[in-house]
Amino acid sequence: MAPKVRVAVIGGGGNVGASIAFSLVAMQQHVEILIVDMNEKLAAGQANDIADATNLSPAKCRLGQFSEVGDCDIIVITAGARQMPGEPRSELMGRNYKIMESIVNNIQPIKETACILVVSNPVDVLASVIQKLTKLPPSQVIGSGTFLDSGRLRNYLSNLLKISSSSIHAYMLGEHGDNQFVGWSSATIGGIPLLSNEIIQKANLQEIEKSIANKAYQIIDAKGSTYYGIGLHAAMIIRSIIGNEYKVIPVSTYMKEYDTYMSTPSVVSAEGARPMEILLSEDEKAHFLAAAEKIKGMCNQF
Ligand code: 6V0
Repeated sequence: MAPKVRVAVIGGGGNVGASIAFSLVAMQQHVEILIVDMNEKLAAGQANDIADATNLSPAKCRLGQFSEVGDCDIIVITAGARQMPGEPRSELMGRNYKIMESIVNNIQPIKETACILVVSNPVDVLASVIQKLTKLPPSQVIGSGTFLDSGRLRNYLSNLLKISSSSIHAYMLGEHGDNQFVGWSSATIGGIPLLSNEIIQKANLQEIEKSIANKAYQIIDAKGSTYYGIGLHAAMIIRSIIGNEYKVIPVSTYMKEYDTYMSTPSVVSAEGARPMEILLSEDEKAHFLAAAEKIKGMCNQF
């Protein structure tokens, strides 16, 4: 019997969508996954391959049709163009906006309680576009935001400080793009501010920030695209929605005070995402505002 929670992955024929679907299977989630893609042959191949792994998991996976998506509980969007080597995520906007429009037209009507997770880039802008096109409550439309970037930051700090990354509370903030920055002033380990750590006091913080923001470019340069990291991170966001976990995750969500979608720590549950209040230094506030202006400016072009 198919599990009750249905997750559609639009663009699931591609690397990122398939990695998210496979991660859900490997994480033993009780879900039925529908792989949907304009390239149906590719989608069927991915669905069949991933379905082989469901022998060892409660998850199910199959090819899905656009006409079935609106009935799903969670709709993941990974469809669209990806970055070429050296290309900023913002350059994908024109191409991917049109794809978002056609997807929303193809999946109507959408269940009122559905949550949509946007992963396609530029993710903060496209999450805002999808919310406007679907007219779902903003809390129910979430972008994967800087969750992956924050994971990269925690891994880096974990290696530097020899402390488990799960005990490091530090976030990349603003946008999943070139305007992302580290929220140093709010970062803590074991309740102690990260900035009071001796190793951190001697480190070049700007270099750390730059290396995190540039990691995607390095991977794309070496292998053409990134997908395993985002695969597991997006699946964790989905798990927090399905399991009503109330996990704090830096996703892209609508922030009233900035009147735009932004990547910021948010509580993720079955109701979607609720942004938390964040503590920022004066310098970080300026960075956050710059990211907000950039995202808003891009949204206003469409
Ligand atoms: P890919 O492997 O080229 O897959 C894209 C898929 O989208 C293909 O299978 C296409 O057939 C499909 N597609 C295109 N148009 C449509 C449409 N209208 N309807 C349905 N399917 C369609 O790309 P990849 O999977 O590597 O990347 C997908 C997106 O994820 C890109 O925009 C990336 O930039 C983005 N990423 C986002 C990340 C994040 O952290 N948010 C991380 C990595 C990539």
